[in-house]
Amino acid sequence: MNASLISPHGGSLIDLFADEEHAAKLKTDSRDWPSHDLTPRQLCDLELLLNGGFSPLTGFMNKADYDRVCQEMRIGNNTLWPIPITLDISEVLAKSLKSGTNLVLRDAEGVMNAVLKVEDVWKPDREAEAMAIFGTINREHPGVSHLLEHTESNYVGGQLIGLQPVSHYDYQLLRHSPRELRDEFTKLGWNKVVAFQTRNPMHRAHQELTLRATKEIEANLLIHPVVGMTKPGDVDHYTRVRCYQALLHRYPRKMATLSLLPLAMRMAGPREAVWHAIIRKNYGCTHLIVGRDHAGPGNDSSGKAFYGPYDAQELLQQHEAELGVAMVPFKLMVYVQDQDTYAPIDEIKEGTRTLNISGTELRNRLAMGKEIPEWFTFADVATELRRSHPPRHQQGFTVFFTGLSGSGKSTIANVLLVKFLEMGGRPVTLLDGDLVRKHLSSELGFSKEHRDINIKRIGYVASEVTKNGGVAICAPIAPYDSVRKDVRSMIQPAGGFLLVHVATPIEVCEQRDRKGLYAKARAGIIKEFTGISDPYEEPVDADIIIDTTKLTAEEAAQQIVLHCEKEGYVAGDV
Ligand code: PPS
Repeated sequence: MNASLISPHGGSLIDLFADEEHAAKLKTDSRDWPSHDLTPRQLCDLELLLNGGFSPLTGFMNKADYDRVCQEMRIGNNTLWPIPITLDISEVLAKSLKSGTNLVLRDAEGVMNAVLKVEDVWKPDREAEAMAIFGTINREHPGVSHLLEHTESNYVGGQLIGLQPVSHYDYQLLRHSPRELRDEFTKLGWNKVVAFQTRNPMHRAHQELTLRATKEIEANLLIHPVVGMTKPGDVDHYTRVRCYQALLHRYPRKMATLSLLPLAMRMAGPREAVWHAIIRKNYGCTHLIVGRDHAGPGNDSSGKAFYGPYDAQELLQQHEAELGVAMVPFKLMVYVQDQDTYAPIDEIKEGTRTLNISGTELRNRLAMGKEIPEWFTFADVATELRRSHPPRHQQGFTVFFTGLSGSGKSTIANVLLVKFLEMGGRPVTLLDGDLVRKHLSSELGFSKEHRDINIKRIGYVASEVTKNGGVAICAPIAPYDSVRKDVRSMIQPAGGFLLVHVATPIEVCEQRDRKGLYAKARAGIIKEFTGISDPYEEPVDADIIIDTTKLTAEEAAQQIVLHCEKEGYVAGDV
């Protein structure tokens, strides 16, 4: 190891991979061993355990280390460690394991990545863990939500032996193990390196901040974005990496480099900041930039912040000397309009005119195709953001009807189909209730379970159409609120979603009875008929409500088109 580089956390860089011969033997022996398919998040943790990013850890934590981390932020030999690195498994698997069992860990394709020598299996108190790590059990916190709602109830701990590195096919040249990055720093003669952690695209404020920090301490800069798992709703890492690449040439030559970190963030604010410093130390960095609300999830629904804006800086400062990684604290950077420059907010005189664009405002500007000023982000970064976030009139969207049989959904949907086809510019797909039942869901009946499966299928197809820039018009009864909500959240990340409640009263639907189904339902010939012998949950989250006793199908379709125009999904003359 190069003596002039910072030494890893705990003294030596961990490498858990078996040599070829040992790995081959383990693979042969493993035929009858139990096996666990890792979740994307567990794979992130495994990758950093195996390659030493989590040095000095040598496996998923056993109960003793887990308890100490929760209570004291320390592991076995008193080494500082703030975040539990645990492996959660199903009850069935947990029951089959005992101390000494070899558990094979696989990725989603079934590749054997590692073997875990089981030390202990236990049921953690997850609420106590949430309080200790996140300081709250409020499920609006994404880390808490993951822990309490998406984590299995048993943990298994033990030493790991690596068989194959976790594979990635994206940006391979930008991915480095701690050893590889350390070797690179040695080659370049960089022994003072400041790391910049980020899960967002970098704008001018970030570039100015990192440049200032790097110059101030006369170091080199590692832009070290997280590309494992970040906060739900963040900009995807493909877009972000293109933005970082577009920004690199804005630094003086040979000052900065970019490497991607496959970390699964917990959004644990202060504790996470300490963890980030440890990880960067393992990657050979001597300094870490910590700004406002580092690794915090923002506010809860009442507008209260989960952490104070500088709590993370405070906690890291308490451990800075012990860690040997220096924190470079930064206040919020704001744009000083009169001087066309950026400065930390605490260096600005009262009355100075400053500008800022929030994340929400940026998303709105992208959605509406509005200007993104050059003072806020460099033009080539803005171009990358626009490529991935085209204005709404270039995105796909779904119009999802819900309403009783005979309410007029299909008729309006057909008029709408024609209107969108007349406008042109996007492919349009109609997923009408009856048609779907014929082509996609012919084996399904009308129980709640079957109806939910049917709606999820429609939602899946609509989300694919939307993702690919098309318009999906769906017209099922969709009587249940929760599955309608599932569909909304499935489609919204891909584009627009509009819920149209065709709220024609049941008396009118029954009177029309165009298919003669109500008569059959009344006679008991058709069972589980919506509105007669089966429930219909009225939506409270509809974007448009239409009653066809008051409107023609033409008028109803026009109302929907106008709404799409207002929301920006339809541009120009209609
Ligand atoms: S659901 O609940 O959303 O899965 O229903 P959907 O796929 O839209 O299917 C509704 C069409 O099936 C006919 N049909 C019934 N509807 C409701 N309840 C029962 N038991 C039933 N049996 C058959 C009916 O023609 C519906 O079409 P629309 O266009 O709504 O009249």
